[in-house]
Amino acid sequence: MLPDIPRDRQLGILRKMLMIRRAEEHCIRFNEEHTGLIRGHFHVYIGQEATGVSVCDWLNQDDYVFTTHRNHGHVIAKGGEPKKVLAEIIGRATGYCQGRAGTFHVAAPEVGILHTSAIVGGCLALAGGTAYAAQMQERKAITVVFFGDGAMEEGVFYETLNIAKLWQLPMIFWMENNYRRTGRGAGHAATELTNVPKALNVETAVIDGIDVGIVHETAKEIVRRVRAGQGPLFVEARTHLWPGNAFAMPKLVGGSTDIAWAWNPSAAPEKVRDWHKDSDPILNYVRELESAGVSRGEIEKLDALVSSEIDAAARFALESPLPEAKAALTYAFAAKGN
Ligand SMILES: Cc1ncc(C[n+]2csc(CCOP(=O)(O)OP(=O)(O)O)c2C)c(N)n1
Ligand SMILES: [Mg+2]
Repeated sequence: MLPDIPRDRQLGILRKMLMIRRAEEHCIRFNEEHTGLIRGHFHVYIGQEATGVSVCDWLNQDDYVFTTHRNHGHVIAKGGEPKKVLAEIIGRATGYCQGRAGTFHVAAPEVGILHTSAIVGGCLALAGGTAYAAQMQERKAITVVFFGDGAMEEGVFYETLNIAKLWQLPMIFWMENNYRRTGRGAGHAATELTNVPKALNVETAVIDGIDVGIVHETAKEIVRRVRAGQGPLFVEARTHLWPGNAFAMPKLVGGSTDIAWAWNPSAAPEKVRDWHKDSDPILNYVRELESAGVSRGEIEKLDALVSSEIDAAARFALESPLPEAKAALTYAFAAKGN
């Protein structure tokens, strides 16, 4: 469904989701077309864009967001600049963390993302920290922590949830369930993952995480309640794994998303056809906008504008210098001159 908001804001959500999709397609091409440009492993947020964008649409600049190894999407959703995200992914001096963090740890304090951890569950306790600080300082800021279903296997999840409930922290636990299973099948003994927060008396909601309207309406209510002191709350947003994420490294198995696949699904390569037809939050949203009277031409124009903006961001990243060797110790010690 479409969120019940003015058309401009509806299109703003599409724009943000496309910014993330186009930026991450560049990220994958960085890896596919260059050797050693991305050092080590990386992950992308493709297929989960409806979640981060719709939640962040209700947040203020001074609200906090914590995220995971799929952080690129959340940073852009919270207002981060794609060029500084892409530059960070390839370790450039112009990146958000001046090339020190790389793809796994992109953090942008100016938009409320103080730290990112690729350690599964790593950000949960830190998120409890900013929620506690805001409560102590009697500020209105709330904290949203995004994490995957896998993070619910970690001890830190239980400790953070428990203390957040005991202290009524202004905090949203936003779990993105992408049903990505590594190793031996199911990773949790609970039949329903929401049974776990329920056992700690934390209210939960389970929603379709690829439906922008549902996510947006849920986020509106949850954010309102947590701001009003009714936190913490827990949401499980269910998404469908993008076929390019089924490998150790993400791959553009069907090439870049063509916005026209929204109205011409049979044109998509077979490997990704069903996913784009039924499970792609962006193309589903495009179809809904079209049904509500937004023309194909308008949607294509928006996509073309976003794509050229993100192409420029990728060029910026590629043309940016690596940090100077002598900067290696900057910020390493809490001393003058750092
Ligand atoms: C503590 C820890 N254990 C293992 C890993 C390796 N690892 C990286 S992603 C991942 C899966 C995490 O699942 P989930 O939290 O659901 O995130 P998803 O990748 O499905 O989005 C694992 C096990 C890690 N980064 N940190
Ligand atoms: Mg998962």
